[in-house]
Amino acid sequence: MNSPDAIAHASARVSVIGAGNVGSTLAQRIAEKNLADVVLLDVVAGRPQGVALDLMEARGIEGHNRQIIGTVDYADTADSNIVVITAGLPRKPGMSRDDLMRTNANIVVEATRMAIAHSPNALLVLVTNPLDVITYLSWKASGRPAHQVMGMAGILDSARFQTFIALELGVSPADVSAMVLGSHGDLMVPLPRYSTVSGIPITELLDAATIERLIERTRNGGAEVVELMQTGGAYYAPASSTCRMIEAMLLNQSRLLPVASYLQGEYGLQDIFIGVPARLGKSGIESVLELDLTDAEREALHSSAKSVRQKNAQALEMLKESL
Ligand code: TXD
Repeated sequence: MNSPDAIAHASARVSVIGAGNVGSTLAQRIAEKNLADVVLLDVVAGRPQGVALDLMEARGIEGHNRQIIGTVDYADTADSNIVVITAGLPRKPGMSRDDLMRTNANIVVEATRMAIAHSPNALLVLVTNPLDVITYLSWKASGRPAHQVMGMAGILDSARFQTFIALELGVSPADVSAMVLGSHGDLMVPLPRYSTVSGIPITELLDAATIERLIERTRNGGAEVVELMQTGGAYYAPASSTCRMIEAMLLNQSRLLPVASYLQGEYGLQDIFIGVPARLGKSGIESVLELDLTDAEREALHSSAKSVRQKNAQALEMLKESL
C-alpha cells in the first residue's frame, strides 16, 4: 500500500554509513526492492567502492536500475532522504562493554554530524549497538526533532519471536504477528498477549511453558547466531528489518512497527529512546501507540528503561566534552 504522498520514488536517496555486513546487505535490499539510490560510506577505503561495484554488476540480472555509490566522502551523501548508521566496531578480546560503548558512541556521534551537515532534512535510522543508547546520542548530536530520529531493533526482535512461534506451531510466518517492546538486549519485553496467529493470541494456542521457552530463545536470538557463526553477528534479518522501516517512510505507508522512539510521557517514560509501537510515514515517527499493559508487562518495560537510562547517563558523561 503506497500513499500518493510517497517521497518522490525515482529520486529517493538513502545513505548507509558503515559498509560492513549489515550496511552492504541493506544496500542490496534497498536497491533490489527499487526503493532508492544508495550511497554506501565507510572509513575503510575500497570496501564501500568494491561492494557498490559488485552490487551494480548484479543490476542487469536482478532487473533494477538503481545507482549504488561507494565512498569515503560524506559530500557524496548530500541530499539523502534517509541516513542509516550501521558504523561501529565489534567487541574485541579484552574490550569491555563500556570500552565498546565509548568507541561506538564516538563513531556514531561523528557520523551523525557529518551526515546531517550534508543532508539537513534527512530522517535518521540508527542500527549500531548498544542500540537504544546510540539512538539517544545520535539524536543529541543531530539537533533534529526527535520524531525524525529512530532506532531499529524491535522489528528484528519481533521477527525472531514470529519465526519461533511459526516453527513451533507449524504455520507460515506470514500468519504470525509478534510484538516485542523495550530495549534491544536481555531486557527486551516480548508481549504474548499482543502476539497473534491470524488474529488469535498465542496465549490461546500455546501453553505458558512453551511461550516462555520461545521468549527465551528470542531474547537470546542475536547470541544464538553469533555462537553458530563464530565470527561476526546476524545481518540478513537485521538488514531486512531496517529495510522495512525505510520502505515504510519512503512510501509513506503509515505502518505500525516496533521502533526505538523518543518518549515524552508515553508509558510513563520521559527523555528516552526505547522500543514501542510507532506509526512510520514520510515524516518519520508520526505517532507512538500506547498499549494497555498489565502490571507485569509495565514493570518489565520500566526495568528495561531503567537500564537504558543508566547507560544514557553514563554515555553522556563519557561524551560531555563533545556533546
Ligand atoms: O538490532 C540491531 N540494532 C542490530 C545491531 C542487529 C545487528 C547488528 N547490530 C549492530 O550493527 C552491530 O552490533 C554493530 O554495532 C552494527 C553493524 O553490524 P555489522 O555486522 O554490519 O558490523 P561490521 O560488519 O563490523 O560493519 C561495521 C562497519 C565496518 O565496515 C567498519 O569499517 C565501519 O562500520 N566503520 C565505520 N564506517 C564509517 N565511519 C566510521 N567512523 C566507522 N568505523 C567503523
